[in-house]
Parts: sequence; C-alpha cells; structure tokens
Amino acid sequence: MSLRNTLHADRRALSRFLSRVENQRDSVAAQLAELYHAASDSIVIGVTGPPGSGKSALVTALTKLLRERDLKVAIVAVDPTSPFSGGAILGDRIRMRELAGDDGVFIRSMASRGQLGGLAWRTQDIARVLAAAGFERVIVETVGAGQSEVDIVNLAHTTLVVQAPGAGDDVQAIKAGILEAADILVVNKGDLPGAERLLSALKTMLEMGHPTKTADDEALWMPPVIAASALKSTGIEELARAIDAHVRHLQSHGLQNVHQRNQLRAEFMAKLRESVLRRVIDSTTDDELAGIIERATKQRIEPQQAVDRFLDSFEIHRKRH
Ligand SMILES: Nc1nc2c(ncn2[C@@H]2O[C@H](COP(=O)(O)OP(=O)(O)OP(=O)(O)O)[C@@H](O)[C@H]2O)c(=O)[nH]1
Ligand SMILES: [Mg+2]
Repeated sequence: MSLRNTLHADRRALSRFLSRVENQRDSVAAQLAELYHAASDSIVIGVTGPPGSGKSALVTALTKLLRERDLKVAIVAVDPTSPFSGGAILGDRIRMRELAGDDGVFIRSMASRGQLGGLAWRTQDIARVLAAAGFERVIVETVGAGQSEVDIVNLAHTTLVVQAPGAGDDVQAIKAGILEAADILVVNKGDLPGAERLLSALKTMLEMGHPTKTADDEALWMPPVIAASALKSTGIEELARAIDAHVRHLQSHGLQNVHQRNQLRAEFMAKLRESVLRRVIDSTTDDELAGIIERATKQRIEPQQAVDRFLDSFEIHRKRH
C-alpha cells in the first residue's frame, strides 16, 4: 500500500507519521517529497488572533458546519508561546472534544519547542501530510500573527483574524499588522456587550487602511468583517460563505499561483536557515564550540566578529556539474 493510502486508511499510522515529521526525523524527508504532489487540492484555513478570543470555539463551530457538507477536516492547534505541551493544548483538546468520535475530523496539537529554527516549516509539513491524508480542509490555529514563527499568512490560503470585545481598550489593543494579515476578520463573542462597537470600529479601520476596489483592479480583495458568536452558533454560515468566496477569489484571479510562490519562498528561506544552521552545528563538536567561545572571551572578541571568523572557517561548496 502506498504511504498516501496508509495515511488515508489508518489513523494511528497517520499520528505516528506526524510525530516523526514533528520531531524532524530526517528519515521522513523522502516520504514528505512523495506526499508533496498529493496535497495540492486541500484548502488550508489559518485562524489567528489574541489569546482567548474564541479561536478554538470558532474552529469547532466551523468544523461542525463543514462536516454537514461532508468535508473531511483536520485541525492543527499550534501553541507558539508555551515551551511545553502543557495546559493550553490540553485546553484546546477539551474545547474541541465535542468533535471527538467523528471519523471525518482529526485534531492535532503542536507545541513550539524553541529548537533549531522555526516552527513554521514543520507546521507546513504537517498541513501537507494532512492534506495528502485526504482532509479537504486543514484548519491551523495559532496565537498572534506576523510576530510569531508560524507565519500563518504564508501557510494558509485563507487567513481568519479573530477579535473579541472585552480585551480592554478594544481597538487600541489590536496589534499593528494583524489586520493586514486578515483575509476575513471575525468579531467573535457577538453575544457580549461591546461587540457592536468593536465591529464598527474594525470596519472603519479596514476602510481607512485598505485601498478601495477600482474597476480596473478586480483582483483586490476587501476583507469582510463577520459578526459571530461561537457560543450561540451565529455567524458561522456567513463565515463559511466568506471563506468560500475568498477561495473562489483566489481561483478566479489565478492568485493561487501567487500564493503558492510566496508560500514556497517563505518555506524555502525557513528551511534554508534551518538546514544551514543544522549543518554548521552538526559539523562542529561541542569541544570546538567551547574552544571558540573560550578564545572569544579571553581575547575579548566582539560576538558578531567571533561568529564571522567561525563562519569564515567553513567553505561553502557549490557543486557544479
Ligand atoms: N460569550 C462568549 N464566550 C465565548 C465565545 N467563544 C468562545 N468563548 C469563550 O471564550 C473562552 C476562550 O475560548 P477559546 O475558543 O478557547 O479561545 P482561543 O482564542 O482558542 O484561546 P487560546 O487558544 O487560549 O488563545 C472560552 O471560555 C470560551 O467558552 C462566544 O462566542 N461568546
Ligand atoms: Mg485555542
């Protein structure tokens, strides 16, 4: 049986494979390459926003709706702040527990490890494996956008930015840059006071910050602002429709190629950084490193200079055929 068929058919095999991907086992490189082409049809939806804004609750509600449409959904909950696979992740699992028992849903949590390089490429690999395993929608939840290692904008076809009332000084509290990340803005917790005000403030901010569509620039997408309440299950249909509309927009303007290229560039750079770092570190013993640091301390070599001298001792070979 091909790897792809195994991952389709066997949840435990899928989980094991994802763990290997997550642990950066070199042994999966060839298998990831094999799966690469199988992953292309799936739509990756990024969900980001401040802690506690109701991302997981919204993802749960959206997933239920997608299941009514008979779409298979995988959810990846990324916790980029906690160094351990601790509380937040368990919390996500608990909130999403109402999805348990449905064969068409697969939930995976990832903790950032603060190891070599970033989380971004591993999340990308995980999303790709899930797509190849037959999940037609892959939803990736992360806290924050832009500043985190998981560059959700490059990862996802459609990025939802979730805001909620009650986070202190509403509009001022919205992190710069997060609105630019949004293909769709969601004001969740519409059942709470202040939601209306936040909604209209966000609409105003978007209108001011976003160039309006002109006749000769059809390709411009104006992010809609959706009012929702995951608690009361309102606005979820509208949200799903907005996602569909955005995906259609990408398709009809050939923007999927643009997205793919941007995504590939970001992934290439992330993987390049990680690989170069790994190769350099792998080819240096702990003793050698200790010696370099010892010398730098004794001779009071400025750290950047120490790094440059160390790197100068490596020859970067470019193979020519
Ligand atoms: N009143 C109200 N509460 C909500 C709504 N959606 C979520 N909550 C509550 O808000 C809290 C946080 O919800 P989560 O879905 O865990 O939020 P999150 O953004 O995933 O949180 P983190 O993953 O920790 O960043 C929970 O107690 C939810 O029950 C809503 O629409 N209305
Ligand atoms: Mg969450």
